Amino acid sequence: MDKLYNPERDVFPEDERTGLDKDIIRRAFLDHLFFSQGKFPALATLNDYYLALAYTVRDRLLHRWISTAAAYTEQGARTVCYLSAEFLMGTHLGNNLVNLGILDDARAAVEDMGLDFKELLRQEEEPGLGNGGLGRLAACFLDSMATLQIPALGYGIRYEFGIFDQDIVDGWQVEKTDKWLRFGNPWEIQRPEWAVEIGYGGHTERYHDEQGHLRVRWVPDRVVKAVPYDTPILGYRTNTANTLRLWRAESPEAFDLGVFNRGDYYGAVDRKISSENITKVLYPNDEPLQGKVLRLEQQYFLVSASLQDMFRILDRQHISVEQFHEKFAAQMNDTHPALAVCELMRLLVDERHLPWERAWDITQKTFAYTNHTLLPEALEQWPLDLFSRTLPRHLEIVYEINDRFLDQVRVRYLGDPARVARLSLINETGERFVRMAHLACVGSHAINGVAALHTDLLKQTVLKDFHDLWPEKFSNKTNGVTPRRWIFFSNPRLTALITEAIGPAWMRDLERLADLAPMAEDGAFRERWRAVKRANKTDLVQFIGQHFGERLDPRSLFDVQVKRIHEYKRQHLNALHIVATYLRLKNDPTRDIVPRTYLFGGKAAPAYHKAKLIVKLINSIGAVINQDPDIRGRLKVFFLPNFHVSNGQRIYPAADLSEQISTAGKEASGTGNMKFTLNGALTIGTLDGANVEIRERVGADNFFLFGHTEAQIAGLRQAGYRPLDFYHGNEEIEAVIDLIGSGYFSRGDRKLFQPLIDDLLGQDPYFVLADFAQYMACQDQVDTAYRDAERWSRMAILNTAHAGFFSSDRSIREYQQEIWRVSSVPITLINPDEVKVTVMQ
Ligand code: 26V
Repeated sequence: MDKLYNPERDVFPEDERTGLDKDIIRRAFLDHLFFSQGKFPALATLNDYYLALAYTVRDRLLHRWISTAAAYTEQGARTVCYLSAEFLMGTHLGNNLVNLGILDDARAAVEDMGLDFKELLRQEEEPGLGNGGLGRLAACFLDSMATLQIPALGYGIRYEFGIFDQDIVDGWQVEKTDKWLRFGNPWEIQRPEWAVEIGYGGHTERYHDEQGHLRVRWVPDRVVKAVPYDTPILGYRTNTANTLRLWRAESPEAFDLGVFNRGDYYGAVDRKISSENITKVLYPNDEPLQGKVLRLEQQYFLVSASLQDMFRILDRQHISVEQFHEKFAAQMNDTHPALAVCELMRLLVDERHLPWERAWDITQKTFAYTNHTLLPEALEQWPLDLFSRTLPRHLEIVYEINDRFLDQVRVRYLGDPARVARLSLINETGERFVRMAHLACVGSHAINGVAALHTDLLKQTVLKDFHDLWPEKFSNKTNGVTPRRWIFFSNPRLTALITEAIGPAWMRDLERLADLAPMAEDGAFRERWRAVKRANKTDLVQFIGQHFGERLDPRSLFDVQVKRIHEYKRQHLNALHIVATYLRLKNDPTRDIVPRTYLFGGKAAPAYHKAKLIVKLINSIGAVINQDPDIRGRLKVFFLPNFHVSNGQRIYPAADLSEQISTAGKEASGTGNMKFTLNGALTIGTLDGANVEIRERVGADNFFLFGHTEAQIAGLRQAGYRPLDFYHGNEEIEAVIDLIGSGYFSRGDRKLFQPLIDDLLGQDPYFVLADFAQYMACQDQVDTAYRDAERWSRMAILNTAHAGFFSSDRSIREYQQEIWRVSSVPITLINPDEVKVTVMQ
């Protein structure tokens, strides 16, 4: 067959193997069903068809992937290594079809054969290898790096069990294990030939090498094998396919050999299982870790495997270790991979025999660190004894780094021992700990926060001493989200409407959404805008009806709070508003209110009892209100179980109101807030995280602002905040809290919610009562605005129009230019017919 090369898209559309033409896709699909899965249609399940389509798409990805790998290798391209303990990818099939530009053709090919395309997509298990925002950000960043044609590798952990599945039983959260690999994973390729060994424990020895130099050797007492599994990450309408490389722990072969010598077969099997435990399960990242040794082992596993892999790439491309930092820019996603700083030092000094100073220079030039939280209790520290037992050589390296660092500090701040103690990598205020954020700061040339306010507060609070020392290292990189998944794929109706109105340019440059702003004044356009939202709401209502048997009214205002359950995010403030509104209706049953559906979704860390009690509270309020005949369907509360990426894709497009109500100064950025805004929901929110920037861009008139500012909160705290004053000062809040305390929502059980009430009336650490009155008043303004459909649509259109800034493409461009200094590399597709076969030595 003649190859019709299409330079416009740089593809071979008619290529019989990986072409994008509909008929070719159909043939490839059947070929896979027959020859990859060995299934005949009469025996094929929906999952078989899903797999056939997945393999068909994967072939097209692999064509781009080998073309990309060839170009990077040939050019020795500078590469970003994004080190992250979490990648919350969501399902791959639909996203890959969007990025290949064949969503419609693939749908048509499948439907021509009489199959239900949506149902095939639903077969895919979501890899839940992350907790929430931090892991999802890493996934959006991979999409943007590939789209911007930036050579990049994502390095992470292939957890066998991702984030737990959440069931709601009698209103309580119940956790179930997430067996995402149950039916196999067509998107990954195992690369056993690139496995590396990871050491743990043991001791260190000093020796003299042939040249008489004093050297250190680490003799671990345990070795685990790390095996990489690669997933191609395709850019939007580009030929760039980067790699997500996830490591899985296995026992090394040496274990199996030892069995014969020692005759200890069952002991060997035990040890094998124990090695494999390292990548067994994802831990919550929002729960204090009480010295969990397995978590430290996981972190080291990720870091050591990834750095060894980077050395393998360096060696293969014949680049000197002295150029490590020229070849690689490594970004640490929070402190989970901060051990990379001492591991790179160990590899350079102990294994590659570089002098300390040279190695330190390379290390600092290689790493950059992103901080994702201001909560002081969230800053990771490892108890010294646990650290030294697990990583004895690394502790020596931490000490050496610290000694040299503190020498500098002492010279700089003569006679300020308090500052020296504050900056130290070792916390010696009580039990001794290694401070991971300090290790990350010292080992990096760049440190960033994830929203403007967050970065400012970082500089003033948790990292103040580092900012005093090295102000030039600090910068802000406001988060973003990928429009491919969060608009094009999840909201096709809105995508079509926008494209019809302003043309397709916005799809490659999201700031062009601004062209939509004048349309806010066009009545006919507003009507179509509302029709899109209505249709999206109806889809969600259908989905919830089908899966949970709950009937929601698409005409009501959809008021949505979906995110991890946490006291600082204040889902309970939202709950108080529900109860207050309920009381207003009970006291005045004919009162004219805007019918609302309160939608919640989110998981609580399994050991976070208060968060789990908040879940129970919401469900209990719902159970009463949803049944109350006085309410007559005007209020409805629904907690969607098991919130994850896929049902997020259904929720954001259907939301009217986005709840972003964290205590000011607590939410580093938020990214759900951006997904809502881009999908035309209005925000009710505090001046926290990226809300501040969202409001600046969409305009104060188009944003429902309430609550104390961070400075005001600090003021309240200083003055000795007394929540009881707010309780007694506001009849409505008193009635609300008393009703909850009376057992009204807990079948007369007055004790059930008492811990929450005690908290609110005692310390109220998240200033719920202080913000309650303003929140109520602001919700009234929401009602007023919603009653005026034209006004609401105008506001919604302007929200979308001015949210282009929150594309992760913009975030990544900033990282690229200001931190990584890496060039984009356009990729030309290899023509498989022109490849010469060679064997790698
Ligand atoms: C950690 C901990 C640990 C102990 C106690 C409570 C607690 C609470 C929160 C955390 C945060 C862990 C890091 C994290 O997930 N940060 C999130 O990162 C997102 C992406 O930058 C950002 O949008 C969220 O605002 C931020 O919470």
